[in-house]
Parts: sequence; structure tokens; C-alpha cells
Amino acid sequence: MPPSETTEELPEITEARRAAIPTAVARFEIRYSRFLDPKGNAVRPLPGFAHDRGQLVALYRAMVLARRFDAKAVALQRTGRLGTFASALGQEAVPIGVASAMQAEDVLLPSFREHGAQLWRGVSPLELFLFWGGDERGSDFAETREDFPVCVPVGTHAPHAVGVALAFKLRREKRVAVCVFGDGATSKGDVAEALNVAGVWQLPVVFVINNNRWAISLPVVQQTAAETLAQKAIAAGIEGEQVDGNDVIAVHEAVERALAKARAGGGPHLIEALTYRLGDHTTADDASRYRNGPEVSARWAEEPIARLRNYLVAGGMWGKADEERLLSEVTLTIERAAEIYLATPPQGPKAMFDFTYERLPKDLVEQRQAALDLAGQ
Ligand SMILES: Cc1ncc(C[n+]2csc(CCOP(=O)(O)OP(=O)(O)O)c2C)c(N)n1
Ligand SMILES: [Mg+2]
Repeated sequence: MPPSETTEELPEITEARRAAIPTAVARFEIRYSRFLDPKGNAVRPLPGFAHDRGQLVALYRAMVLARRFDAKAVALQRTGRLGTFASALGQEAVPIGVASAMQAEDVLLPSFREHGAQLWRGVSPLELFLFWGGDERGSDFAETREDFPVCVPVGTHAPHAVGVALAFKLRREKRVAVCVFGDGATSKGDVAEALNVAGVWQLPVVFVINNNRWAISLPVVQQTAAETLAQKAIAAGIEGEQVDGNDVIAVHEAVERALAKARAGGGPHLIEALTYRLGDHTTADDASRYRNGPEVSARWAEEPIARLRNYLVAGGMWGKADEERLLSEVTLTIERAAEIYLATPPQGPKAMFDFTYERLPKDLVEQRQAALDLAGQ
């Protein structure tokens, strides 16, 4: 009934009653963590793993490999030998920080800018070239068979991650689903619903927002009026935090902490990794049409690879000879994979039909036959 039609008299609010009514029922705080500043100086004591040169060099190598893969993929696309490709230039610390914190038995659900994480987990550069070249055999990973393939539809893999995590919980397996998506995806219903259910059921899932500040041409300030994306977890009853996404040590440390919590039954976690997309959205985009050069140039000073290299060099852990050896090693790895990719005969037209349905609908049976007849097969 509208208030004007209320006939009952409302009880008087006495001072005593007024005092008993809380004026604030929830408060939240979003923590932010960083270990290395943009110049590569440690701003606070580093976590245990970062005292091991071998571990830091492994993270560095993985970021360099991911960047080399990226450059080759763009070059192949530009010369008509690969499909549309989404580069992760400048964002390498997010996928590498995430994957390096995971256990082999965890499951990764990447979006389309996480090839660094896939490479770390054992997906081969050849498989990635095949996928981006339009050949689905590239998603049939020889290793990490339970990891999900690249997810191009924005955010649709977040509910899948919840399903994976629910399976782990029901089977009492000490495994965690790790789902990475962009800042733009946080406006999708799929992501909000996934967060909500993960919170209600306290599932072992870690969500990572790869916040590169852009969703194609839309800057994050036009994506949401919220101060952070991490706080979207709070409404779902999930802990949310921010990390410097160009500091691989910070990303690794936060994800490792979240994974340990989830594995121990402590439920889900959301990490917003703040990075920057230094390149175009994809090879089908020209970012100079909607953002200016000085903004991008300034962001180059924060990129993750030089940051970790500076730290290693300053600590006497890395030198010119190490760098040259690494560059020739990763170049060889990527070039070899590209050669095999280019020499791989494409699948016949039947591949378009054979893997979507368990039993092909009648009209597609006819189309399949027509395609085979046309190809003379
Ligand atoms: C469901 C869906 N809607 C629209 C698109 C087109 N699209 C591709 S990428 C993108 C923006 C994604 O932005 P963000 O989530 O920030 O990820 P980023 O590309 O920055 O890594 C859009 C709208 C899509 N792939 N899927
Ligand atoms: Mg984005």
C-alpha cells in the first residue's frame, strides 16, 4: 500500500530505539599490492619465492617467450597467414603471474589474451598458432587436457569456471578453477552471476580481472562508476583485491594466496590486476583512432618485462650474455613452431561439421555432404 494510504499509526521512534538502529551495516576496503615499482626497485620486502633467482628468471623467460609469440603472431596475421589475433603486449605479467602460481591439477579458463599462461601450463606455441589460424586442433591440447580453450565470447567462461569449481567441491578434490577475464567482461551478467553463485556456494574458484583499462575503444572509466573492479566481489560476499598487474611478483603472490585459501576450503577470491594494453585491441583494430600517443608512450615506462629485468640486473642476477642467450632461445622456439604451423595442411571441410553435435541434425547432414562433394572428397 502506498504510504499515503496507511491507516495504522506508526510507533513513535524514541531516542533509545533510534540509537539501536545501526546507521552502517557494512564497510569494505580494497587492498592494493605491489612489490616492484615501475623502475624495478623493491618497494617492500619481497615474498619468499622471489628470493630464488631461478624462480625469478623462469618468470622473466616466460614473459619474454609470450612477447615473442605475440610479435610472431602479429607478423603472421599481417602477411595473411593467421586469423585475427589479440596481442597481450605489455600485459605479460598477468598471465605469467597467474599460471606460475597454479598447481598442475588446477584448471585454467582463459579469455583470449592469456597465451602466456597457456604456454606456461604446457600448451605449445604450435597449438596456439593453429587455434589463431582457425584450426580447432589447436584447442586439443596434448598437455593440460583439462584446461579450457581460448574463450572469445566476452565473459561466458565465468559460469563455466563456477561449474568446474562445483565439480571439484562435490568430488572433494583439492583443486581450484582459475578464470581470467577483462575489465569489459565485468559488466557482463555472466560474470556477475558467476561471482554470486561462487559466493553462495563458497566454491574453489579464483577470478582474475586482466584490467588493461580498455574494452576495445571503451576506457574503463566509461565501463563503470565504481572506484575499483575488485569491489564487485564484495556484493557477492567474496574477498576482492587489487594488484599491480605489471609486477609479476605481485600477481604471483596474490594468486598463490588466493589459491591456498580456496584449496583449504576458504572459498572464492577476486583479484583485479591493473595493467595496460600497449597495442591495438586486435589486429582488426586501430587504437590511434580513439586514444592518443602520449598516453600510450607514458604507459611504456610501466611495462612488466623491463621492470623485472631492471630488478634482476641491479641485483647482479642477469647480464647481457644471459639476455642474448634467452632471446635466441625463445626466437628459435617460436620460429620452429611457426614453420610447423605453416607446413600443416588445413583440415578438410568435414571438420566444420564433425565436432559440434553428437548426432548431426538432418539439414547439416545434407550441408556436410554438399561440402564434401564440392571438395571432391
Ligand atoms: C559476448 C561478446 N560480446 C561482444 C564481443 C566483442 N568483443 C570482443 S573483445 C570485446 C571487449 C572486451 O574487453 P575486455 O573484457 O576489457 O577484454 P580485453 O579485450 O580488453 O582483453 C568485445 C566487446 C564478444 N567477443 N563477445
Ligand atoms: Mg580490457
